Parts: sequence; C-alpha cells; structure tokens
Amino acid sequence: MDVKRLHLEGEFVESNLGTVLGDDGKVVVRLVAQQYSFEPQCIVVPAEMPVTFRATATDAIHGFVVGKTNANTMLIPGFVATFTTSFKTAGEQLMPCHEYCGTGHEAMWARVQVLEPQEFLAKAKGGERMSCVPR
Ligand SMILES: [Cu+2]
Repeated sequence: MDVKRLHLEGEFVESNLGTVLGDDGKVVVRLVAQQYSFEPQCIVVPAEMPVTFRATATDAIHGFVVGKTNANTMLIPGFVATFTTSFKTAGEQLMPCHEYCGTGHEAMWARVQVLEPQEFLAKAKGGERMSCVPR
C-alpha cells in the first residue's frame, strides 16, 4: 500500500471512509488516522451487532481504543489493521488515539455514535456510506 496515494485510489479514498452496511448484512467501518485527527471525525455504529473496523495511518504510528469495547489497535502507515467488535449499549463514546504521535496527540480523538440496532438499520440504505446524526 502506497501511503502517498491512499487518498487517491483504493479502499481508503475519502468517499469510501465511514460506515457501510453491506449486502451481506455486515457492518464495516473504514477510517484513516493522520496527525492529528481521524477521518471521519464521527463514526456511526449499531449496538448489539458485530462491527468490523478497517483502518490505516498516513504519516506516523497511531493507535486507538474504541469506546467501551475490547477493541484496541495500533495503526501503522502502509498496513491495514482490522478487527471485529460489538457495542453493548447505544450512546456516544469516544475513540482517542492512544499512541503518542506528536505535539497534537492529546487532541486526537473521534466520536463514536452507537445507535439502537433498529435505528441503525432504518438509516442504512443499500451500501451507502453513513454518517452521524445530529443529536
Ligand atoms: Cu496520535
């Protein structure tokens, strides 16, 4: 994977980031970490359903813990980190970078909006990318 072309082609282009509900019923979240933010800044997921994360970094080693789950990974430029987890309850959670990545590290985090499964499924339409709902 060529990190310089990450935003231009392939799985991690901007238009492909965020959450999708696939035809197979699987929920996949794609995100990119860079100094000093995650893209997207807010991720929407369902509670009580398996959610697969696929993530990478562009510039430095980052890492993240996903809200109140057991998911915790490092992101290394040039590699895709993937894991599947699930969220027990609906609500808003935080996803901070936990790997010191430079001066802006402390401010590097994303929000995770966990929706009730019915609400999530009602919002999800045929493979379209989903974004957080204003609360
Ligand atoms: Cu960081």
